[in-house]
Amino acid sequence: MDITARLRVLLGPEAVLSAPDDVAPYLVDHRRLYQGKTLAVCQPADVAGVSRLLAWCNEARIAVVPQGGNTGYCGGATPDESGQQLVLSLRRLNKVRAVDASGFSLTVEAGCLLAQVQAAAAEVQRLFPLSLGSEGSCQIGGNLATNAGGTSVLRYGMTRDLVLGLEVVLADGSVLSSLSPLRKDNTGYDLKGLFVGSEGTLGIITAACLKLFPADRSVATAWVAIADPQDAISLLGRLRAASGDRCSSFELVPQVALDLVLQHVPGTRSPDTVAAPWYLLVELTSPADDDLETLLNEALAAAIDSGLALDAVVAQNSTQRDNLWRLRESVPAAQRVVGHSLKHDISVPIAALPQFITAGSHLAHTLAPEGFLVGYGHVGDGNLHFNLSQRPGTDNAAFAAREPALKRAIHDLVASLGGSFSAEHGIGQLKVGELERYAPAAELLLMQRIKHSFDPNGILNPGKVLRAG
Ligand code: FAD
Ligand code: 2HG
Ligand code: ZN
Repeated sequence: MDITARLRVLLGPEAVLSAPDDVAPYLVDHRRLYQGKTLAVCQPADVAGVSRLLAWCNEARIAVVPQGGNTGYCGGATPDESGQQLVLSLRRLNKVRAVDASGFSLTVEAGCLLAQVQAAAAEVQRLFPLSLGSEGSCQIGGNLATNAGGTSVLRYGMTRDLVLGLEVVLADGSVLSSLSPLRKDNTGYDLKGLFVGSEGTLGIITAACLKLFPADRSVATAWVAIADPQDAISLLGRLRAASGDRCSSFELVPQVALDLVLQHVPGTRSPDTVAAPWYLLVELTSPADDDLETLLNEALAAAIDSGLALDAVVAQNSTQRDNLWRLRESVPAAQRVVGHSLKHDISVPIAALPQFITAGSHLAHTLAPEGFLVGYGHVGDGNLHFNLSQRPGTDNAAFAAREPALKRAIHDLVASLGGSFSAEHGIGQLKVGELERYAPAAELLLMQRIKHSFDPNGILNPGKVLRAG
């Protein structure tokens, strides 16, 4: 029996795709950096199916590449070019298993879309605070596997901070079921913590028990014009103190990014502030009936008086709020319309951000003259998407050829400032060499040992995070 026939017996005929047109969407990553091949795409309907598949693949030494919503930025969900790997799509594991409003937790399967998880929480007046521009298409399993960040990390932390328990299928097909909603459990090593951010290299996440919070009852959102990134940092400190730490989002958008959005994303309109080199999207939220709008207005008026901000507009209703968020969330889409971008998903200690922006901008202009900087992002977390887009009329190949030297210079700068070359997008296959270069040798060795003890036959997403073999 050939492999696809064997898989159909194992999982049911509907769970195995092998026709070229059917598998094609699973073989290219969101950024179109990688084009893989596959034996077949398997879509088991439940955890038992995932378990049978892994047990069989482990015996047969067939590599398995898990895939969620395929919105990842580092090629982690794309198989290699050998055509010998299987893609394991989690999309059919999409049930909300339990919602516990009084215990502030919910249990969902890995293939649930992030938006579906947020909606399940909202139905019982609870908040699941993870929020990304891709929330309509990424899956919670993918968020866990990449330890996604997003726009509310400042208040609620990364995905890792939102996990109570996990169900994971190990390389040999055994199921580690630790879906307990316990808030306190100090019994030995934190095994579930290892799977978060492991990008499918240690196990397949099939379900998760997640933390919920009281739903927001008050929200105030502002678009703030500022002259300088240093002002952003000072304003962040002031706002956190003045609001009793109710600042949930603090995003930086340069004028050039706003211009791209207004030019390329239909339905967007310029916010009502003076033009400035930089803008902030600031949001305060509270589960109580607080007058956040007055608080934000007063804090921003004081910031303008003291010269920290140039101008600001506070959203008066949910439509205005959505419009402001649209401007921020559309930056990746607008950059995509312009063409290929050279991306650097970096973080540095917040106080070092202005120094990074000055030195990094100089490197970008010198080392990639065909590009222009679109550096934006989660400045409240010290995380910038320090991206370059290509100038119109310049040569595609010349621009792309700048990538290695520019990347090295930017990542060396980040390292010299005590930062990270991958703040929230992970390693995948794109940054394996960077991890080897920047991770301390002792950490890299421990990672390799962990990988070997979880996956001795190397069938789980080989070549991702760590070099295969
Ligand atoms: P995939 O891309 O399918 O997979 C990602 C990795 O996880 C791969 O290595 C895959 O093998 C592994 N994997 C997937 N599911 C499982 C599973 N069940 N078990 C084990 N391994 C698994 N990221 C951020 O962090 N912050 C942002 O603000 C953000 N904004 C974005 C905005 C846009 C418009 C886009 C396109 C992407 C954005 N991303 C962001 C990147 C991306 O959405 C996240 O990395 C997301 O968490 C990936 O989820 P996914 O389901 O698409 O995973
Ligand atoms: C965001 O914050 C995402 O918008 C995407 O993380 C970043 O496209 C990017 O570089
Ligand atoms: Zn981001």
